[in-house]
Amino acid sequence: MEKLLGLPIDASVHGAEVDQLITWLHVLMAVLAVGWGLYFLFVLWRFRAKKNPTASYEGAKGKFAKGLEVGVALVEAVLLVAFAVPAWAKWTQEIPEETDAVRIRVVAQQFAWNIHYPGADGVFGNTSPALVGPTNVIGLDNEDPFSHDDIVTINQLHLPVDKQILIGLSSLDVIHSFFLPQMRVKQDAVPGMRIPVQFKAKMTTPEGETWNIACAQLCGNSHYRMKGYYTIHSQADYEAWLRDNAPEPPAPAPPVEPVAADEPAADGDTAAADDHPAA
Ligand SMILES: [Cu+2]
Repeated sequence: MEKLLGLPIDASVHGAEVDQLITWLHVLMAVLAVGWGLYFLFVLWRFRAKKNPTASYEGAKGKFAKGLEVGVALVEAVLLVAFAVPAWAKWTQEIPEETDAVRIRVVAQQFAWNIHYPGADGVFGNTSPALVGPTNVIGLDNEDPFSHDDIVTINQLHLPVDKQILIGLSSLDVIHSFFLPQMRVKQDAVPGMRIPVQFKAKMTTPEGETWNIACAQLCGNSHYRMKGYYTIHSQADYEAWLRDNAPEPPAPAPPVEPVAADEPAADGDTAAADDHPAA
C-alpha cells in the first residue's frame, strides 16, 4: 500500500505507525471519493429534469443518508482518537533523556539549515542572539571553551543508525518546517522556541542515494531552494565523520622568553595567537 501511495522508504523506527495512519486515511478518503462520486452520478440521473418537471421542496427523508453521515464521522473519530492522538502524544510528550540521546541543534534560516554538533566534549558551546552575524549564524560564543570543539555545518546533517536522536530545532527568522521524509519527521521551526524532535533511524542511507532535508513551510521567495542533505551512517562511519570534521584544537601558547624590562622586544616576537578558531 505504501508503494501505491508513492511514500518514500521508511527508514525510522516510528515510521510504521505514521504510515499506518497515512494508509487508513487514504483508504477512508478513497471510499468517500468513490462513494460520493457514484452518488453524484446517481442523483444526476435520478433527478433529471425530464423525469422531475417540478422540484420537491421536502428533501431526502430516508434514514440511510443520516446513518451514513454518522458512520463517516465515527470512522474519522476512531482514526483521530485511536491512531493520531496516541502517536502524536508519544512523539511530543515522551522526550528521551538528553544523556541517552545523540544531541544536535538545527537552526533554520532563510534559506538554509545550520547544524550544530556539541563536539567531543558533548557540551554545546554557548550561543547568543547578540553574536549572530553573517559569518556566525548560530551566534556561537568563541570565548566559551565548550565551543572550541563544536562542529557547525550548513545543509549537511550526519547521524548514526540505531541511536536515539534528539534535535533541538529553532529558527533565526521566520517559521520553517524541518522535514526528513525517510525518517517520517516533520516539525515546524519557530523563532524564539527550541522544539525537541526525536527519532531513531533503523537503516543507513543506501550507497549512491541522497536524502534531502526539505523545508515544508512556504518561508519566503527562495523557499524552493531551502534544501539540505542528511546521511545515516553506521556508528563507526559517524564517529569517523565527527573526527574528520572536528575543528583544529587551539595551538598551545609558545613558551614565553623572559624579557628584561629595559630591553625592547624584537620585531615579530609579539605576534598574538588567536586561540579560538573561527566558527
Ligand atoms: Cu524554510
